[in-house]
Amino acid sequence: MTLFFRPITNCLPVCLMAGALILLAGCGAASSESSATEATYSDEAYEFLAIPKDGKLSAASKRALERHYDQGPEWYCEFTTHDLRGDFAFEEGVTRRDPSAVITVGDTYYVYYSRGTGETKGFHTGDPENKVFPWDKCEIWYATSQDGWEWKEQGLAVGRGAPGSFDDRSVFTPEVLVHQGKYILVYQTVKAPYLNRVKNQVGMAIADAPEGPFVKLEHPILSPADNGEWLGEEDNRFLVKKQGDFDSHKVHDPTLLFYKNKFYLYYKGERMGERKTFGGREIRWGVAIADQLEGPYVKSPYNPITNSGHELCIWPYKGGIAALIITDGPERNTIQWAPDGINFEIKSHIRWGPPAAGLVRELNTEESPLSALRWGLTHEYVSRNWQRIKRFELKNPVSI
Ligand code: AAL
Repeated sequence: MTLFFRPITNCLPVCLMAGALILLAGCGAASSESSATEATYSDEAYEFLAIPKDGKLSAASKRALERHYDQGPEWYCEFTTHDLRGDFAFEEGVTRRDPSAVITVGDTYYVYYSRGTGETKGFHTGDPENKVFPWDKCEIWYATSQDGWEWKEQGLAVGRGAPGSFDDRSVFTPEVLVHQGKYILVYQTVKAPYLNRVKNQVGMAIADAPEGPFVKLEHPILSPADNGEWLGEEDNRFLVKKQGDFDSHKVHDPTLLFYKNKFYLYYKGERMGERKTFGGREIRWGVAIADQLEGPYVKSPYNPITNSGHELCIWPYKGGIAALIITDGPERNTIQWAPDGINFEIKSHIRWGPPAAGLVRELNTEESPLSALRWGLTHEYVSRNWQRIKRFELKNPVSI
């Protein structure tokens, strides 16, 4: 302050202006503070939340008011799961998992999924050929159905690449987009050897028909961020000098939507040196956007766009994107909606959601917030080795 009142004449106007600015800034801060503490909520909100209007506010009541827990149940739901018939009945010795969305062509449903055989042995067995995860050494296969219950496995859609290529070890966890008569698969890829510290990528293959042939793009369309640093040489994904971005280790569960005249590639990021947080595993989603189908896919500066979740499950709704966020993080088991596809807000807290849900893209997503979830496919661990595809349905839908 002394500085402002020093009797140096040529400094006076500047000092006065600066002082005025500080005062103004001070007033601004005070007024925004008071508006924050004086936030008002409607009588209906108090009534809905059973909070006495003139009583004391517990921490829980404050949260309920601030976070608008007086929202209705339009986004709340529960699910049931059901066994499937035909080739999707459980088969010991074969893993079928991570189903894509279900698309409808004529009167036939199509789904793409990871398919693998052979037992999972884990890492560090001494034989680099051993399968480390159920999704290791997989291929992408497809199946068809007339009624969504009885499925016929049709065969390979996308196989592993030639030795030395970025997808030579496993291709898995596909998602499908139908756009302008093209059938587009995006999927995870791993290059051998499959180590704990391996960084996966995302590949794309395009066909003119749902049965293929799918032609792969030569290069991956998405890779992990390159700004983490491992600590030491041990194959341990938790030892890092620096964690790097939310997706410095893995880019998983790619899901491609044509949105706002661009291609939005949503994905799950995993981070080098993953930590446990108060919400469990440190898992978040991001999005990369391209003007052209083949890319380049540019990661959004807003990434990460969720602070929770696992496999991607998203659908368009009212000009925005809705998301089923389950399994990991402080906001797991919520359904969220982003009016711009980027800024997600919690719309409901649910008990449980189907893992790796593949939505039925022909369903009318605009009918109600959850009509996109009327039914779809999910997967189930029958054992560590064998997973199968099942069907989920909305139970007692309150809003459709
Ligand atoms: C999943 C997905 C990805 C992971 C693995 C197979 O359900 O998040 O696909 O890599 O588990």
